[in-house]
Amino acid sequence: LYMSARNMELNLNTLDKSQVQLLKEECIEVDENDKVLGPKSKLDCHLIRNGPPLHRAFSLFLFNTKNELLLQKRADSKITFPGYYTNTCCSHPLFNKTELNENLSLGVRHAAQRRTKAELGVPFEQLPIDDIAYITRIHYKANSNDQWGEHEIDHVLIARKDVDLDINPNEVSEIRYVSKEGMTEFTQECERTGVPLTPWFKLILKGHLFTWWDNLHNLDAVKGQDKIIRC
Ligand code: DMA
Ligand code: MN
Repeated sequence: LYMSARNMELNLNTLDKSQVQLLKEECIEVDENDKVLGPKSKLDCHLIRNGPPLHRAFSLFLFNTKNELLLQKRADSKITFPGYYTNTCCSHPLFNKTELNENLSLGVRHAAQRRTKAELGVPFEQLPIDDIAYITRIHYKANSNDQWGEHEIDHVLIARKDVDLDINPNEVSEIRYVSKEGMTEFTQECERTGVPLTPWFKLILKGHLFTWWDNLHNLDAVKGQDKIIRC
């Protein structure tokens, strides 16, 4: 991996090799209104000393047909927020024609399908694009440690499907289905055992998740149109 002189003091050798490879991915830098500015590497997008630059992301919330939400614990090999519990799948749409497509949010929906396969082993045919609904966008910023952080316009997506899982241990160390009624007990258990929740998941949990949960059969009622929620 080529590193500019400015990045030399970053010691990538101590990090997980597969995760370091993924730092070459081309993310999508955006402005405050989610307008595309251009490609930017995953590495550059997540360095606190760069800003971090605002980029486009997605957060998928996948429910089964019993209306339980699939949660994942991020693997210890993740560079940002290792060992944190979070929603089903998060990542970034890449700077290519398919994933840049803003028509009907097709780009982020394709990215969600790609990463749900990569992280959790969900076969493409079990999570078709048409079953992934766009809900809203959230602008937030959060540090993971003193070097790495997030600064994203996060496109929130919801799907309700029963799927087969084959988890990738480089991405995910544990999974759990949690019911709406079980969520409070789950967060209390995390607190008791010292397992942190990701900042974006905490924001969504506090502000929106239960309303969405009550409207899984009527998601049009909770769609946020064009507004970007600022956190
Ligand atoms: C980035 O997620 C997206 C959000 C909403 C934080 P991530 O760090 O899990 O991305 P990736 O799986 O591509 O490393
Ligand atoms: Mn990011």
